[in-house]
Amino acid sequence: MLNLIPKPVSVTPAAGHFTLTPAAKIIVPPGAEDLLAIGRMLSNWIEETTGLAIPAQFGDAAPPEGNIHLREGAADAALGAEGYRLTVSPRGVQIEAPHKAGVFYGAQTLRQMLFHAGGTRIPSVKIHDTPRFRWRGAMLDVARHFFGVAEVKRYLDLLAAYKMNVLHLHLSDDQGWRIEIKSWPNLSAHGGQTAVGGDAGGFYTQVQYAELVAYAQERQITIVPEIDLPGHTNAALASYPELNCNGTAPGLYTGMEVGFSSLCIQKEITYRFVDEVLGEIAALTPGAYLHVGGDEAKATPKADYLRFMARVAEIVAAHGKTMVAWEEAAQCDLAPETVLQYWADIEHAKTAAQKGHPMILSPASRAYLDIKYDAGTPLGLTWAGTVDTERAYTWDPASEVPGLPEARILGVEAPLWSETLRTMADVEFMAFPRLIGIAEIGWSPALGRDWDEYRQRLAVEGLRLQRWGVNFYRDPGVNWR
Ligand code: TNX
Repeated sequence: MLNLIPKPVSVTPAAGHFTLTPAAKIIVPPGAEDLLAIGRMLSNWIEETTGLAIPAQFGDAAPPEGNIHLREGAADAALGAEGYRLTVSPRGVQIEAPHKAGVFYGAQTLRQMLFHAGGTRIPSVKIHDTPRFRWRGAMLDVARHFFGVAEVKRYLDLLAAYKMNVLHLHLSDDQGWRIEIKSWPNLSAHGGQTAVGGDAGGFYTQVQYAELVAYAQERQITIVPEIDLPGHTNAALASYPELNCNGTAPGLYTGMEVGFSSLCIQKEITYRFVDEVLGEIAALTPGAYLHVGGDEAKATPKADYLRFMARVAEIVAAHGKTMVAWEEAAQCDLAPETVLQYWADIEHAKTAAQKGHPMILSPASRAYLDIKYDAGTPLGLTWAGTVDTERAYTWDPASEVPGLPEARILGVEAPLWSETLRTMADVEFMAFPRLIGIAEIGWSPALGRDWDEYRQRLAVEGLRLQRWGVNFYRDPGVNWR
């Protein structure tokens, strides 16, 4: 009825309606700066949706009628770090949560309700809501093609609208190095110039990167930076001859092959490089996680790979961060708290589960946004088959990896690799609407999730994508309005 995605844990309709008037205010407790910032975002969303300019301001807890109240620390602690309670009655709207992230999500829910109500009148309701998983992520490959600050901000806004809380940025690969490293300046100056197909490269200065981190934080999103090691490193090898075993830098690479490059495992300078790069990135990262790749190291002998990853793990720990790596790293002897990300090889995933690692689930045949919807999709790849909107929605994290208990599933992530994607319009076409389904899998209870019901909500949600100008794929499995 309210057409909410992700679907809340509990929605209880009540009598009557609330009508927003031009006199309404968004009120937060005196001194609650963080809530005021959320209130200002909500104010912008309301103006976008209804045309009414409703100011956010500090004010009294005793509610005068007709206002929207945001409160932190008020609601049932069982709602957890991200849950909220939203109460709409004829007298006003209350969003309460134990923590500010919950207030933000409650505000997103109200924004979505107002949009689908098509005006200023919304039905009375009580919503209790809290996410199933702590990691509700998307990954953007800015290495194969580069996407600038404004484009990443747009992606962050879209993720936040669906209550996703992680953006994993794939910052380096064979085709490009995308973040300024002050102690190794050629990485971006030289290695950042290229992209797949000879397209323009680019990189984030540290100031720009910090701006993205802050923008994400305001939207309750953690940016998880990835420096892919020891393979996927041609851009770095091309920038510094001393990183190569033979001392000679290869040329820059603009093709689409994987698995041909490797850092030189025997050289000590390799570890100084890793330490200094990860040190600078750790300093830019308020979040707990550093992703070090570890995938498709086909040009690194296995024994070298194991030795290398063990040293990388020490370096990440020395910088005070928790290591994340792709599933291949399950072969290594790593601290049990190391997070492993499943993408294709179920044997590696089972090993990771046996070893007790927390896991992020990104099965390519369900969650990869760069895989074509069907054979006719003009963009994307087909190595994992095809994944239409239904297929991306109709799976459950708890039944993906034998031997992995739900308690050790950190959550889900939808990677978007950009070999074939040159513009933000391309990114949006592949991400939407599939990403919205992944967001619901990450947030909503498994019980009651059903494609036939979901696709009705998605059809209506398409109106909001349209309003935002998102270049989404009109999947024929959905009856778009
Ligand atoms: C596999 S997924 C890769 C990437 C490619 C992707 C294309 C993973 C860890 N590695 O290097 O871009 O397939 O779908």
